[in-house]
Amino acid sequence: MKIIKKSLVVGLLAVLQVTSSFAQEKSDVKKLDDDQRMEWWRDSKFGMFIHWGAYSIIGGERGTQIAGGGAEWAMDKLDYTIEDYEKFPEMFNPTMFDADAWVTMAKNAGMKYIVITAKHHEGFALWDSKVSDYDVIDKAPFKRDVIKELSEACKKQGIKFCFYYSIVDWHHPQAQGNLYPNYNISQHDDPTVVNPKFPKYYKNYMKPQVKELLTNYGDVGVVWFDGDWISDYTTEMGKDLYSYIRDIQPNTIVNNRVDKGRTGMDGMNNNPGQFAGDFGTPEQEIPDTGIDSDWEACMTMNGSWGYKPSDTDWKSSEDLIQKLVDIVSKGGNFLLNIGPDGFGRFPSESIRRLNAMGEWTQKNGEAIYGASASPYAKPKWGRYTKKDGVLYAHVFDWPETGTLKLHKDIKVKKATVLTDSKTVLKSLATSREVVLEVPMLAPDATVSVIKIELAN
Ligand code: FHN
Repeated sequence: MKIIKKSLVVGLLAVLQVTSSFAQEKSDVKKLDDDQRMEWWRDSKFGMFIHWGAYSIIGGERGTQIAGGGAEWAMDKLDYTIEDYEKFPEMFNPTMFDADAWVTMAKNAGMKYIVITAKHHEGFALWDSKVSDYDVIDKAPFKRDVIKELSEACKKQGIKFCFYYSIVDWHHPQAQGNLYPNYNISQHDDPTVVNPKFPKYYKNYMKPQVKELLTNYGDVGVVWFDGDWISDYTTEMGKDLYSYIRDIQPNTIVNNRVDKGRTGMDGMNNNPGQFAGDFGTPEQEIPDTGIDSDWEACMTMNGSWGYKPSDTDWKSSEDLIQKLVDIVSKGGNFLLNIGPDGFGRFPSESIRRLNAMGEWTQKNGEAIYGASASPYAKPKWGRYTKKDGVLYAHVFDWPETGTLKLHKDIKVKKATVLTDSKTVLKSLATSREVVLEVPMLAPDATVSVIKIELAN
């Protein structure tokens, strides 16, 4: 009896120890208020999206067949059965992957955070998951924890580490419609094809995987959910998942695709208070006007999120820089995508655009980072951003007349070209307009910025 009693006491003490240390763990992290929690993200303005997985080996091609749309949808678009598709994770061995080099390219481009697809719709996990063996350690010859290497490289270089997690999972039997395994993935949108086992997937697979990612890889800046559209996933799950994440890492930011409030590709929530999520997620589009809630536009450089060599429709560097300015002038963040190939390399076209954006943000970042939306309607020649009593005029179309017309309510104290603080520009004001005398040649080949210190 004595032995049993002793082991009971020891067991009880162990339980108390674990609970208290867990409770103690939670109390260590100072819970910020929402504005404090969002501050780094709001100031960052510019992040890198990375779509990388077994689909990066396929490149959207199967023989002569080319997948329409994003190449990360290869499993669906190229009609692979689950069994056929599994050979790609079994081939995944991107020996040229260099997390430090990836983070350096993001940092040099002026990006302040990185969101990587830890698990996309294909279901293949880029970390050492204990919940599943369909991951980069157990299934792939690569046997390196990509999330570990990238999160450590981000920490080392002062870039916020964030991850994308797909609610949709084309590999997990409980996450498919009830026709599994002869499930036609496009039936995901069909509300009549639901899987009664989906709640089991949510509880026993999705949540434990999200917990692994939030527990084993240090601070996570943002959890970026996707796949919110499937009818199996409910708003009750969304609200539960949001608070689950905040319990594990109280200051992590979560996008609005954690719940069911998104109204479509415009990415914004109808009835914002009714749904969980900290920011809206316009996709491949920029709102026409400013939005006074938090939002981030995500966009590809060509037309595909995943690596797709056949897609040569690349946006120009000038277009990407103007998109960054347009987004910031409307109060948003820009999440710009890279689709590395199956060897772990960024496409050369992407690298050239990152370098061009880095040159521009290096010179003009003062007018971007921490700036707020324009208080004026967008002018024909470009955009305005504002910060600490200074207005920045981002000129896309440099005037040939040597004069730049400003909004009539702008009161100029001092105006200079941002990259030439010594040359003060003359300003002329009438009751109807304010005009600046500007050099005949545009100071920058893409977007020239004029710094306007405002009179009170
Ligand atoms: O289906 C995904 C797609 O593959 C990609 O991940 C984008 C990026 O936000 N989200 C979904 C399409 O809306």
